[in-house]
Amino acid sequence: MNPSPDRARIVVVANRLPVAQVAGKAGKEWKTSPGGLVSALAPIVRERDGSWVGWPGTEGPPPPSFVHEGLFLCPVGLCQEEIDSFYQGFSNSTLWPLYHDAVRWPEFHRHWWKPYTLVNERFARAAAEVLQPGDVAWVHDYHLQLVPSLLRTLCPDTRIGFFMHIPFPPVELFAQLPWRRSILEGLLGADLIGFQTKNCARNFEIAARRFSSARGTGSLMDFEGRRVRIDTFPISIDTAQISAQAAKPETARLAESIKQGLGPERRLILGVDRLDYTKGIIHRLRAFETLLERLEDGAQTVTFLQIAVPSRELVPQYLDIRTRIEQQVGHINGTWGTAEHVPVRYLYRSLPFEELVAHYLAADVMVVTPLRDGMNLVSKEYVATRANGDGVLVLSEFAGAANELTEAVLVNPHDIDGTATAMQEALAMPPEEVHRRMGALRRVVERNDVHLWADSFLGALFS
Ligand code: ADQ
Repeated sequence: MNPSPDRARIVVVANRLPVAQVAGKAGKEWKTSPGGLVSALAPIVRERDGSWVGWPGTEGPPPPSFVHEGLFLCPVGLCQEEIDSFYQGFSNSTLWPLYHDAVRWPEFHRHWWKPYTLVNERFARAAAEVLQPGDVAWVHDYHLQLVPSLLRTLCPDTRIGFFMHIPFPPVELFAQLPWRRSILEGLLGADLIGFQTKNCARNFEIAARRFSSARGTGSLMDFEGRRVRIDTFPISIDTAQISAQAAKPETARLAESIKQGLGPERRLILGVDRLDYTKGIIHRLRAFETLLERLEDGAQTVTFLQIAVPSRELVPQYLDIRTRIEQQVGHINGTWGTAEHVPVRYLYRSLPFEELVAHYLAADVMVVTPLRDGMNLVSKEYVATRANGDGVLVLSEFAGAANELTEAVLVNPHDIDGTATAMQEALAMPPEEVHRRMGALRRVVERNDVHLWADSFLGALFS
């Protein structure tokens, strides 16, 4: 019999370990990676004496398992050829664009499939080695969609959950994938498959009925004599941690100096994203330029700051989108800037948590306009910093977060004029409306934080 949900050991299986190697005083040392997922899962794994199976992020044979800050970590190694074919190839050049509405052409290469299956097998074997009777396996994301069924074969009695962090596409798109049946059967090895939104869960159910032998409607499917539950678990942030950081006097001081640096009386519109073609940064810049065309003194009164974290720099489409963003920024500043005023500021780097929060605090308007996004945590992080109830969130309808953050100014990011209008309305919004909307948004992120998300998923896995 399985132990109760709050007792079972949890083995997290994710593409990346929750740590990365950095240069320290005594050579290379492990450092916990930032982010909501790690801060939500690490305490659960630690308290329950569990383990985390993942790739350390560098090429070569894996180091032996080790304990870091009370977490038992089991590294899985990838060679350079597998980084190219499994990670940059099948995961990030086939699945990523296909699952994001094919906003870039997904590449289908037969020679990427085999490494995807081999690496998934390696992760499943590594997890099976640490799983003990009564443990629970929680597998994460599109890199590891075959792991649930592989684990089911290796450890038939283990309870297996899978959570998909990115969208699951409509069946018309998913149908293009030559390996669609294997992927679906891989996922159906789980007892519970969680998605960010109801639409994604529905897309999966339709695809599973069409291309596998799974049957059933709603949230329960029958597959190979087992019950598989399909459900929705919108991920969130560590709201208390971000709010606490925003409330520190030093954060307020830093936010003030960011505003002062822009020039007196200027309003700040902020974008913060991993640099990815799904995030709609080019569309956003075009909308900002349209706003400048409309405002008489726009270039003197508004600054748009785009902060982009370098990401997947070796995948050609990412290099291409980076170049296009830089050209677009140069074009707008060349056209609208003066010796005194730079309308667009652009940072291509990751910011320390304290600085990121200070930027959220400094922003009058936050624009989060992905063309498609599983959830989008940036939108929730912005809201968590706005204790004064001010600030306006402009949010794409195509972010999973739009299902919950309904009091944001919702936009279709493909509609450049519409997005420019939303920015304009956000800048001119009466304070009562700003506070009413932000109050409603804050209630959402206070109610549903990442800890509730993890508890809901694990609760469902045991029910
Ligand atoms: P991402 O595509 O990475 O996540 P998102 O949810 O917005 O997108 O998370 C990005 C994270 O990176 C945020 O926590 C943010 O604070 C951080 N970040 C962004 N810019 C930064 C900067 N310049 N410096 C430092 N940190 C920065 C994937 C899916 C999403 C889903 C999440 C979680 O694509 O849809 O919401 O997983 O499931």
